Amino acid sequence: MKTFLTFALTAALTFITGCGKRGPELKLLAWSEYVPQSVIDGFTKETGIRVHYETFASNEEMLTKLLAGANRYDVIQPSEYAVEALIKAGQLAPLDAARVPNLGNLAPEFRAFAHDPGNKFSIPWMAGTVGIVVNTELVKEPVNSFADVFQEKYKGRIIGVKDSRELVSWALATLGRSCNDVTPETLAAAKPILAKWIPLVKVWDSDSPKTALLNGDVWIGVVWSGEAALLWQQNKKFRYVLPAEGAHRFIDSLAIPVNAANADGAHQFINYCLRPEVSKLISDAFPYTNPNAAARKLLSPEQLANPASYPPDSKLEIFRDIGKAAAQVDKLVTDLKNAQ
Ligand code: SPD
Repeated sequence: MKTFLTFALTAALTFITGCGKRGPELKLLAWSEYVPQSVIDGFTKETGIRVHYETFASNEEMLTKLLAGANRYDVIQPSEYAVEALIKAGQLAPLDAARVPNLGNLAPEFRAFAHDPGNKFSIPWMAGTVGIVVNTELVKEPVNSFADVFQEKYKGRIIGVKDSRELVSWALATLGRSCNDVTPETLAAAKPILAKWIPLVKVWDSDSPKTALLNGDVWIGVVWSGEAALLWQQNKKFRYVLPAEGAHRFIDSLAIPVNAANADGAHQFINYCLRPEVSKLISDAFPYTNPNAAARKLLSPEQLANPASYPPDSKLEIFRDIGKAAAQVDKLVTDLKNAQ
C-alpha cells in the first residue's frame, strides 16, 4: 500500500510539474516543418528542458488534438483565427509579460491584431500569405489569379494546400467577398466554383507542397508563402504571386493552453524563440515573414529580397474566427472531394 501511494504521488507530481525521470519536459504542438531542430536543441542545451514536438497540418487538426484532451500540451502554435476561437473558449492561459521580455523585439505592426489585442494570449511566430506558385519553365502563360490557375489545361498539374478554410477563401475571393464572409449564402455561391476546381487538383498537401513542385509532379499551385520562398531559394524559375482576386495574411502564433503542465517552461520557450539570433534560425530554415524586427536586422539582403517571404505591401485580410460556420466549411469541401 505504502509503495503504491509513493508511486501514485510521484506520478502525480511528475504530471503537475512537467518533469519526468529524465528531467523537465515541454510538450509542443506545432505545424509540421516549422520549428527548426537547432532551436529545439539550443533551448534544451540551455535550460535542460527536453522538447517533445508533435505536429499538425491544419488548425482544425490542432484544435481536435488539443480539445480531445488525451495529451496535455505546454505550447501550441495556432493561427490567428484559432487563437481567437481558443480565447473565446477560455482555452488559453494569459501570458505573463514579465516572463517574456523579448516581446519587445516584435515589430509594432505585429502587436496590434484584432484577434488578440496587446498579445495577452499569443505571440506571433511567423506570418505569411497564401499565394500562387508557378514553375515558369513548364508554364509559359502569365499566371496572376485563381482563374489563371484553375484551368482545364492544367488538370493533373495543380497542387493546393489541404485546408478547407483556405480553399473556401479562394472561392470567396473569386466572388469578390471577404474571406470572413462565411454564410450559408456565400458558401452556396462558392460551391459551384469549388466543384469545378477540385477535380483539377492532383495533390493536396499542407506539410510540404514544395516537394511535388520540385520533382516536377505538378507545375503550378496555391501554397504557403514559406514553401514558395524555399522553392525560389532553390531555383528562380519558381515565381510567387499574390492572387489578383485578393489574398490574405496569416499570423501563426505561440500560446499556452490553460491546462499546460509546464507553464514556466512554456514562457521560457516563447521568450527564447523571440531572441533575435534564435528567430533568425527560424527564418533560415522556414523563410516566412519574420515578425521579429530585431531578427530581421540579422537577415541577409537575399533573404529580405525573397518575394515570397516579403511580398510587396498590399492590403491583406486576416482570417477571423467564424464560429459554427467552420463546420459548414469543412463539410462543403469534404463532400465535394468525396464526390469526385
Ligand atoms: N509548415 C508550416 C505551415 C504553416 C502554415 N500556416 C498557415 C496558416 C493558414 N491559415
